[in-house]
Amino acid sequence: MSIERTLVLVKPDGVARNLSGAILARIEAKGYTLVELKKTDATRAMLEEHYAEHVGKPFYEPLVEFMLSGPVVAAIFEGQRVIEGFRALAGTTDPTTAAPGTIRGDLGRDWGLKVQQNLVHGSDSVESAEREIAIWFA
Ligand code: DAT
Ligand code: MG
Repeated sequence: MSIERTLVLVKPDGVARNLSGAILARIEAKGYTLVELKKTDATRAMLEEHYAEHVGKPFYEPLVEFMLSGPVVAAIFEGQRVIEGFRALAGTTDPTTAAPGTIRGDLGRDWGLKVQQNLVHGSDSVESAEREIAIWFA
């Protein structure tokens, strides 16, 4: 099994709630290796590329606005099956029903907004990871 890399974002809600360290600690505690880390402000152009698959969906514009609402923490983590492993650690998209024990399940909730604020992003495939790492760590 080859070593993979994944892009992790602590979204603006996670940074604003001072949870960046707690979230990164869970990923490190699982055993994945931190390769790159920075706090940064997304641009609309970056987000249009990053979320291209969601263009036209009802939550797309609220999602872009949310991701522009404050700084994010971007990280590259590395390890065997880290893409799958991080998504398991993050939990499912809807934080209300994400399993307890996951980042979204333990730290997230529904705030009644047009987009779910669920603390983290993780790449969903090797192809997505390569594409997203190029956007955030150009
Ligand atoms: P994930 O982040 O779990 O990969 P996704 O790529 O399908 O989920 O969607 C990107 C983000 O958009 C997601 O983290 C939260 C938001 N989102 C997705 N589906 C939504 C929905 N039906 N209603 C509100 N927000 C949604
Ligand atoms: Mg996704």
